[in-house]
Amino acid sequence: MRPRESVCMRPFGGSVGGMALRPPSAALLSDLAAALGPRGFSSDPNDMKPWLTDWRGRYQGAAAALLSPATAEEVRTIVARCASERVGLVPQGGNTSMVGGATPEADGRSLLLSTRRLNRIRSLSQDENALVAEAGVILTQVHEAAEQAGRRFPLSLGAKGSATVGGLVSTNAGGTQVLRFGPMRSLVLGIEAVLPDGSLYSGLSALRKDNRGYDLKQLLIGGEGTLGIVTAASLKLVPAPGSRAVAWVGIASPADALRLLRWLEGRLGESVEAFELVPREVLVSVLHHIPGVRAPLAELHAWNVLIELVSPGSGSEADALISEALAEALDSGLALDAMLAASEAQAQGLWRIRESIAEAERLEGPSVKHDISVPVSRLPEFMDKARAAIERGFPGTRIVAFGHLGDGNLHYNVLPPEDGDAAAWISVNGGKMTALVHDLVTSEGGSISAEHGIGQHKIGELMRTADPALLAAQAAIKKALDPAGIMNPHKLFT
Ligand code: FAD
Ligand code: 2HG
Ligand code: ZN
Repeated sequence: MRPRESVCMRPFGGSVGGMALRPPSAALLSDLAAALGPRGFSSDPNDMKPWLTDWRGRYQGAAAALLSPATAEEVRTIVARCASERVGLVPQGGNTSMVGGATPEADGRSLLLSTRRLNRIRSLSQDENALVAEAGVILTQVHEAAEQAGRRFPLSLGAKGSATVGGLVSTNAGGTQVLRFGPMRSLVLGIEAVLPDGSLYSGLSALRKDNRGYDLKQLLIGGEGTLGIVTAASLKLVPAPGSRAVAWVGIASPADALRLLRWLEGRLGESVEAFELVPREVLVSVLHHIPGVRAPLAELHAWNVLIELVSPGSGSEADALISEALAEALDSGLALDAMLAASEAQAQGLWRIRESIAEAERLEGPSVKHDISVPVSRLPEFMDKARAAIERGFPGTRIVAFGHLGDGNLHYNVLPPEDGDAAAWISVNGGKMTALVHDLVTSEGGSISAEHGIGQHKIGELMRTADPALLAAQAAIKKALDPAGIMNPHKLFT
């Protein structure tokens, strides 16, 4: 097998053919300031400060200027000038990346390109069941626009109040409804993007079938801003639900959770849209850190699942379907206790618990985060093996494993021992622990990045664990489309 070092990755992070990326010249900065106007250009450190750190506070970057174009044409102007002058560009949407993907390098040589002013919903067609949104539109705005038209955009996640269409596309975001509707790859019908040479790819038409060769759209989805800047996307809509039911169910183990999921699907089919695993320690952490949250059940069960069921039938049809199914699960002992939300407010309360987990964990302090997937059938066994290995190798740590069980995707995070300096502990042990978790994931045929991407956080682990043929093909694509390496330097590639 070819040694991974030999995969040609390094030339792209800041140099091609030995020529490094350059810092922006004074002439480039003043031309961009003139082209973008005062709302579109700032080099004031106070304006830039909030956007130079990632959501978790792990990376501190710097940038020569913050560019906020308001049209795709302005994005073209920026990219064309940066390509000709070999200046790096870091696209940023809501800055909620979990892997430092939108944080520029600390050397301050790149320009930060925020999509915040690309914020229009250009069109919504009920006949096409599609909506065209610019890159800076926030996910909740997409939800609201779809709802007003009697439709639904079926992707949601805890950062929905900040994450943008461009960021969601570029990370191939997943979230809590992938079980039924898939990640962004399944929901993006078309893309408009500025490619690294400054050309505009106008691929917005909402075609369900299109076999004209390689699919550029799918390369940009999950491309983490390394192949171009997405300026707008056509998003697939689905019918608004007739009714929905949300339940919190106590269970004995992850294996029982999987049994319950398959049993519910057998009875209720695709109407099971969300099936999220929440262990006791995670619930306790949310109750502790997030104001106004209440425990759904009288007992704090070792394991819990949040289930959402959607039915085309209106009124209380979804409630009726799930209560009948859960009653049987309780009778058979598969479920230990269950609470069905009796109102929209209660349903939102249950979702608030789930969507606040990342925030509660952030308030707990630094952790070693892993966003992993394994084949769903192997998830319970993986969890047993990983727990045993971590308890053996890293005594005193606390495992915080939660998430998208139905997709085989867990956030397998580990908190350092409580007594001592957490950051110091992680700097000594974090890498070893990550290698242990990722090796186990890889041996189970899984992925070290299920939904958050690689960014700058996981480059080393990607190179260590990925198939060399895949790495070589990815590097060749990057080199072909971005020979100067200007797009999001040092992300995905070193
Ligand atoms: P940013 O963080 O700004 O950028 C993310 C990446 O996309 C960067 O590499 C950036 O350079 C690139 N990018 C941004 N905009 C563009 C553009 N227009 N063109 C090209 N590249 C671009 N993720 C999930 O998948 N599932 C979850 O359940 C989930 N839950 C989360 C919960 C919380 C509380 C938080 C903080 C994050 C969560 N995330 C989740 C991660 C994150 O929200 C997603 O990755 C999201 O897609 C990022 O969107 P953003 O607009 O914030 O992108
Ligand atoms: C979630 O599912 C997000 O809540 C965040 O993907 C995961 O904080 C995490 O590790
Ligand atoms: Zn997640």
